[in-house]
Amino acid sequence: MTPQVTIDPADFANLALEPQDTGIWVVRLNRPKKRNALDLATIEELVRFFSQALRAGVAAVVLVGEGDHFCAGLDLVEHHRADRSPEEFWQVCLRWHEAFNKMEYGGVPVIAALTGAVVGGGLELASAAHIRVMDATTYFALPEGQRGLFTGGGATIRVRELVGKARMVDMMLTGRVYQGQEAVDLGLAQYRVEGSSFDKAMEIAEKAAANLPLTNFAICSGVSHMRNMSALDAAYAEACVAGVVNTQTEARARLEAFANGSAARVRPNAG
Ligand code: 1HE
Repeated sequence: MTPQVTIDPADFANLALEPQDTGIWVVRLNRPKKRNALDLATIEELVRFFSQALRAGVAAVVLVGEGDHFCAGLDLVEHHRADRSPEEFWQVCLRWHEAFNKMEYGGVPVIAALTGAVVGGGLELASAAHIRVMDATTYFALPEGQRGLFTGGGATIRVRELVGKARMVDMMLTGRVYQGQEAVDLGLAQYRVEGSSFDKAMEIAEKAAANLPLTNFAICSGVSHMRNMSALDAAYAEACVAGVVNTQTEARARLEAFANGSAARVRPNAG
């Protein structure tokens, strides 16, 4: 698909955007001195980038935080100083949802490379990515309870889906921290590496970017939409999406390669 819009990294300040030759874009939260806390300006930049990514031809995104911590969640200092009214914070939350929904439903694979704190709204952000990779420093928590707050960026939907209601309520009530293999076992991350989560996320993004864009679009929007439907409606929608994706002209060469025996076969992992 020919790109319909152009994204200029120079138009962004709180996000450092680094397009690669492969079509993968590195999106870097760039407020390390504030542990990449999400102020409203950052949320607006996320909305802008993820609203345009598909139409700009972005093949995949690696989302990473500059510095030691992925993201400290809501900018508590901005929130404190703004002394917002209920109506104002309601609107703030709707902008968070706009950003994170654009990520989850936007049709471009988003791989989060996690380090250090992935907490509060930072976990809400990470949970909107399609794949999360953690390293040895990564830890997850929902400190809202201790701060006198409640989640407002979709945790009741996405974090609950990852860890289940009981664990999420425990995390909020007690500030419980998950890290290491336990975090993977619970589903907070799909990959854990001893080395660089960024390198692993790039490797995953390259694999995803090698798929056909329409196929990735369906995977990175369809599965999310279908989980919101009744089973009957999801099956109908799945058939409809497969009707479009599985008959795309661009897939014919791949099917031909399978039919003539030249395509790679699916084999178990070595060892
Ligand atoms: C911040 C924030 C922030 C750091 N908002 N400024 N999230 C939280 O409750 C997590 C709050 N943050 C922390 O627990 C820690 O800062 C960290 C574990 C993330 C990092 O610790 P550390 O020791 O490396 O850094 P620090 O010394 O605590 O903070 C360094 C600076 O970052 C300092 O600013 P400075 O100007 O005094 O140097 C901190 O104020 C600043 N900073 N975190 C603003 N979150 C839509 S609703 C979502 C609801 C939530 O997300 S609630 C959970 C909020």
